[in-house]
Amino acid sequence: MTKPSVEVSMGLKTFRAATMSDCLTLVKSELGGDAVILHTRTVAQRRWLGLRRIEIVEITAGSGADVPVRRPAVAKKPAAAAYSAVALATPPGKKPAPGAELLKTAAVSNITTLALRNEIETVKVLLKQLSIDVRSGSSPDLPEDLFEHYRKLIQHQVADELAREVLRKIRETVRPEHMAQTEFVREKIAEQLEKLIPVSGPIVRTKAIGPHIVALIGPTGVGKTTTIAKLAANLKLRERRKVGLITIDTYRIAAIDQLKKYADILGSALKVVATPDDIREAVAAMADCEFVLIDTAGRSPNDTMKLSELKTFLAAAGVDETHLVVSSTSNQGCVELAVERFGEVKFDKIIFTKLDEAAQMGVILNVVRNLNKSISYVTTGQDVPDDIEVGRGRRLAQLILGMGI
Ligand SMILES: Nc1nc2c(ncn2[C@@H]2O[C@H](COP(=O)(O)OP(=O)(O)OP(=O)(O)O)[C@@H](O)[C@H]2O)c(=O)[nH]1
Ligand SMILES: [Mg+2]
Repeated sequence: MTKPSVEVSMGLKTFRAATMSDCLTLVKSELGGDAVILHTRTVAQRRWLGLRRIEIVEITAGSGADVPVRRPAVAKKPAAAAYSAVALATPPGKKPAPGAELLKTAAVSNITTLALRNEIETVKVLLKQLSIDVRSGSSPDLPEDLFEHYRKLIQHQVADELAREVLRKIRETVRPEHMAQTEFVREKIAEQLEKLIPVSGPIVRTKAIGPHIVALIGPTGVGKTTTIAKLAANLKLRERRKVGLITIDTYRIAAIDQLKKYADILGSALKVVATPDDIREAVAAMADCEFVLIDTAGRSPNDTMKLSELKTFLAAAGVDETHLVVSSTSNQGCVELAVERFGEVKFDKIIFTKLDEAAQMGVILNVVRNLNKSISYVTTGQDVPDDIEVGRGRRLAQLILGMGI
């Protein structure tokens, strides 16, 4: 348990306790009802030889009369907000302290809301911690140096058995005297993870005659059209290839416009098709292209475009390879559902988008491990054509280990 404590500095007091309400009680008992809270935050503390982290609540406050009025800070993110200058409720019949009334008018002045929000944040953090603890509950038999790496992997949502498997390999291959060298061990872990990530390399045209036809399929909004634009732009501008574009995205004018804009910039032909016959004709008309990229809709407004229909379109086009596009910001269940649903259409490779926004990259590893398909590309932002990379195992492994984007 965290013992409540008080620290005094420059006329202000910093209170620490296990919960927000304990901390507030402490503030009230020390400074009375006119106390002005300048800052609250949760602080991580290490326990049990550094193996466990616990969160405690910290409040910096002063007595209402002494505290200079500060304008409430504009919170960047509610979760990380520092709630500034919030006056504690003045007991009835007592004159409010100078500044306290003013501060109470601000939207942040409701101490109950503040306390609740902080409690919720604290609970969230504790729950997250708890889930990590539970997942590592049947605690792996790991030396302390490796346990931190294990926790990192679990934190990044790497499946427990995968994390254990990787660290087992590390124990076998890294000499005990090197085990404490965090950077070195992390590189070794990246090496192991890399082996678990199958990658396909970029799209390559193997035939001498006719276009290499590539289709992108996947759930709505994952970035299919943007990725097509990036691929087309790179093939065209960097590799000087002749590229044709086809879209089966017929229901939304905006969606066609989106691709048309890129086709115009690139000077590529764009065909919008509505039937399997159309797509056959469109491909035939692009016989002089080296690559034809086919964009598809995530779903139609009425959901009339069944996956089996999509399959018929792609068969009519004679696609050489189909890539399933999924967002790395989705949780594992969503990605697995997409893999299952689009499995009906049959796809050869997988593209993970939005790595720049992903919180837990371990999902990428878990999915490809179960899928037996390789990663062709990953995308790392909204910018066409730059934010796309050919999938590389080591790079993905480093991202999974939280080593920057
Ligand atoms: N942050 C980030 N955003 C991306 C990335 N790729 C695409 N987006 C954004 O995701 C949004 C949806 O992208 P689209 O390309 O329209 O997605 P889609 O899969 O074609 O969507 P539907 O056609 O509606 O199924 C857009 O705002 C894109 O700019 C990426 O790698 N990172
Ligand atoms: Mg689209």
